[in-house]
Amino acid sequence: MGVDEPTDATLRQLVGLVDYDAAADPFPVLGWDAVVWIVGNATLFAHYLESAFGMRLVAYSGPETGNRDHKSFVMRSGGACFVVTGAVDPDSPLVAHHDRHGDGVADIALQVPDVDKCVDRARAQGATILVEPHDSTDDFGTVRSAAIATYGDTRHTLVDRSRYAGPYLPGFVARTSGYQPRADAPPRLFQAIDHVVGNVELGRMDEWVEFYRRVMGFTNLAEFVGDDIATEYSALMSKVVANGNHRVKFPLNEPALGRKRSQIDEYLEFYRGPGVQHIALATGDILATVDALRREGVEFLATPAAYYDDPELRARIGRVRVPIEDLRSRGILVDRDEDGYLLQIFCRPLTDRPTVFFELIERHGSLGFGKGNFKALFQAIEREQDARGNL
Ligand code: TYF
Ligand code: FE
Repeated sequence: MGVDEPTDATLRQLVGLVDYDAAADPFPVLGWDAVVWIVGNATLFAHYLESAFGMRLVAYSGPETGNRDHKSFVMRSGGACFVVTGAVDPDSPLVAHHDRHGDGVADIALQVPDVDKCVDRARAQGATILVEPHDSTDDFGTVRSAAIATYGDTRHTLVDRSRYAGPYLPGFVARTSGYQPRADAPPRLFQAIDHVVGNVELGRMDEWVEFYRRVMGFTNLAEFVGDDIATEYSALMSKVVANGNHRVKFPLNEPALGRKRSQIDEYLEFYRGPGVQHIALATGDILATVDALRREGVEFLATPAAYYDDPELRARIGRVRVPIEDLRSRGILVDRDEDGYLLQIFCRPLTDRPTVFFELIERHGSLGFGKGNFKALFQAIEREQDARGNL
């Protein structure tokens, strides 16, 4: 893919990539292909990803290219690819999706070396095949793909692009925009997708963990949120699954009975069912990224000042690459485990409904998800829920 794609050595640090034997995997996954959004106005959403999040338009499909149904803008930042799609034809099936869910992620597309092998495995394990394996061809070559259903109306398109050299998929044309980044903006604000989190209904988390294990050969990562954290602060339970090389990590949340109505219940109500809750974007310099995003008016969850004064937390954090003051002034959270530490921050919901949001994450050895920050984080989320009139 693009020249901006991080090397495996960089990804080891950025997202915790590990070696593994793909030949022995019945459902080998190489990594992310694209996160595909269905939104009410793709033209504006794409511009926001470009102007605020520093992504670059690389390809396009729409009425001008013979696609009368919808517009799709393909945006990249390093190895991360987002495709933003909105209906043009009022009778497009996309209209019903948007009517039900609002703006959101419809497809977490994954790159696989052998689409047919994966679909055979998925079918044998009882998964729903939404699109059978097929070739799409244009002057740049051939892409083989298929799609399987996951939680809610979300799907995984499985893509083998090893025989394709075009800018995205057949039907798309290369396109850039006239957008001129500020002279002092970093060349890119994030380099890769670290993880994509799904919210599922109460009592269904283990079924979805089992789906990823049985159908896609994913394994559980150690990090999980148990009853103790769930009832006291977060009102959610969470487990994490990952593919063989750990490039693809899926935390799965379900609501838990807490002191207040769960943030996951709020999501499920506004999204009208299970769906993608957040996308964590890996950056090598979260300070520069947060500064650039704030300049563009991107809003973050407020971290209480007391967070940085908590002596227990300070002792656990130890030394990180910058003075704590530089984190405090930006509201960046820190977590440390036996492998190292991570810096993270959460954006407020991107869309009108309180549903999907971005996380920025800078890893230094830690392969966790910020469990030590759950208390501060979930208190901040509760304050936002209160402001929205949540009971
Ligand atoms: O991905 C994770 O698990 C962390 C923690 O509403 C998290 O980012 C979980 C739920 C949530 C916000 C963050
Ligand atoms: Fe996360």
